[in-house]
Amino acid sequence: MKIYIDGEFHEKEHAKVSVFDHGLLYGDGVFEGIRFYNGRVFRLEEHIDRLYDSARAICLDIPLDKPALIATTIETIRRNELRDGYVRLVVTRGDGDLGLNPALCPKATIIIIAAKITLYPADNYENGLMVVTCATRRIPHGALSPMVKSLNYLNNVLAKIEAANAGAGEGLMLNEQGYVAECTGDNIFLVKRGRLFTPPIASGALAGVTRGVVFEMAAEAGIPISEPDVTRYDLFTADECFLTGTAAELIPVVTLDRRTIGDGRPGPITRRLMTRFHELTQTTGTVID
Ligand code: PXG
Repeated sequence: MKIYIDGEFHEKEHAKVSVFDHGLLYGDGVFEGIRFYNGRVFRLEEHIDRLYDSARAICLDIPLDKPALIATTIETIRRNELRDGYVRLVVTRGDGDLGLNPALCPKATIIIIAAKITLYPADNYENGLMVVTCATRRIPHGALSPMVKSLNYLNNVLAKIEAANAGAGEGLMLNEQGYVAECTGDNIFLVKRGRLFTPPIASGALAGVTRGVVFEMAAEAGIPISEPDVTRYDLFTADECFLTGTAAELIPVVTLDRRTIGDGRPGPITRRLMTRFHELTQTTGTVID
C-alpha cells in the first residue's frame, strides 16, 4: 500500500503524521471519501470542489491547487494498482504546538489513502436496511456548519453507536428543530405517490455528491423531486425510503424505529434508481490511466 503524505509516498507502516498535528489534537481539518469503479473516479471534481469549500469555510489553505490535487489523487490510485476502491483525502491544519491557535501551524498536511472498500452486506441491498432515530442531534449551523466535511465527526460517531446498539444499519439524525436532516454518513430520500423528497441542505444535511446524482437521475427519469422540511411522520408514511452516500451508494430502507415503511420491501423507484446509479458508476468518471 502506498500512502501519499505531503509530496511523498510511504508504505503503510511508515505512513505517519506528528502527534502535534492539529488534525489529531483538535480535529482541525477536512476530508473527502471518493469511489472509483472500473478504472474511473466517480464525480472526482465534485468531491474536490467540496473539499476546497470545506477548507475555505474553516480558513484552511490547501497547499496544492485543484488540478494538482486531482492529479495527485489519480497518481495515488495508480500507484496502488487499483481499479475499484475508495480514496480518502484528508487535509489537516498541520503540525503545530499544544495550543489550539492555528496560526502556529505553518503548513497544512495532505494525506491521500487509496484502498479497497468493505461494503454493506449484499443482503441490505436486496432486502433493505433497518434505521433507527438517534437521540444525538445533527450539529447546528450556529456551532459548526454541517456543510463542512470536517474531521469533527464525534456527534455522528455517537449517533452511529446508538444505531449499532439498537441493531440498526444506520441512524437517523434530526436537527435542533426536530426535522429530519440525514443519517450518520448518508443522505436520506423518501418516495410518496411517485414523487421523491429529501431534506433541504438547510436542515443540516451534507450536500452529498450521491444526493446530487439522485437529482440528476430523477430529472432524467421524469420523477418529480423536491426538498421540503421532512419529519419522521413523512418517513413512517412513505411508500419507499433509501439512503445515499459514497460508501453506501443507494441502499433501500425498510424499517424506521422497527416500524415498516411501505410494504417492507425495497420499492420500484428505489430499485430503478439503484440500477441507473450502477450504470453511471461503471461508465462515467475520470479515467485513471
Ligand atoms: N452525510 C454525511 C454526514 C456524510 O459524511 C454523506 C452524507 C453522503 O455524502 P456523499 O458525498 O458521500 O454522497 C456523507 C459522506 C465512511 C464514509 O467512511 C462516509 C462518507 C463518505 C464516504 C465514506 O463512513 N460520508
